[in-house]
Amino acid sequence: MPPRPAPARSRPDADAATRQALGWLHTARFLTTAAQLDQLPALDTPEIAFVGRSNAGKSTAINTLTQQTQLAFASRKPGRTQHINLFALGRQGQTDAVLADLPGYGYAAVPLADKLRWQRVMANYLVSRANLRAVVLMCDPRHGLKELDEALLDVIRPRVEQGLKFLVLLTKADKLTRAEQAKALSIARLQAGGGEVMLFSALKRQGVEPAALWLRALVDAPPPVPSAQEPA
Ligand SMILES: Nc1nc2c(ncn2[C@@H]2O[C@H](COP(=O)(O)OP(=O)(O)OP(=O)(O)O)[C@@H](O)[C@H]2O)c(=O)[nH]1
Ligand SMILES: [Mg+2]
Repeated sequence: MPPRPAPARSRPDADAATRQALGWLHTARFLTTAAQLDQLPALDTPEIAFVGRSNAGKSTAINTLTQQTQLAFASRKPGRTQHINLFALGRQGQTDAVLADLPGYGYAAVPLADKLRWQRVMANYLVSRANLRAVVLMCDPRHGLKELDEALLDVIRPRVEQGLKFLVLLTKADKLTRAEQAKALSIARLQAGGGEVMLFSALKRQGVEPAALWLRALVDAPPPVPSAQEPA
């Protein structure tokens, strides 16, 4: 059984912005699921993709951030998420952002042809999804950023230069000592080349508030202006 996310608490020291960000994330509801890119609806609301190796903790992080137990399917068995699942965020039935839970990559037991197919789909998604505003790369710091994670950062780099945001979440931080956490954070900061890096634990609810604020800030910020746009 995956660890149950701790219940949402309104802590007295959580400031108004944090409470607002957490309340907003809690509005998450299932929007749609797609086995391939051409099944994804074209949207104009900002989309935030959760990506990373299989078993890194993407689905669990989505459940924890949205304070819902079973919005995204989390499982001890790697390779559980096999579709792109979209979740809508926004109050009163409005959608002002979308979270995308993507299947993990790098799971050894998956046949090579399927692995390659998925890597292609994901690279296409990251390059071509027009409303993609941010990428949250989930990484288990006990393994660090691997070749496929680095390849993914290479794929998104041109879009990062045009305003795509990215956050590296070091998951399962509860499995590390404080000293190991500090070390993992500084290594990942070097590897992430300027992207934001945070420690995160679904089990201990560590890093939930800063991650929630980071996500909300994206949606509040004006959208990046494409560099190719002609001046008005
Ligand atoms: N200790 C601990 N375990 C965690 C944490 N987050 C996730 N896990 C466990 O890690 C395993 C994988 O979690 P998932 O959220 O399903 O991982 P995923 O990245 O969505 O995996 P795929 O969908 O297969 O790509 C599950 O057994 C979770 O319970 C955490 O913060 N701490
Ligand atoms: Mg998953």
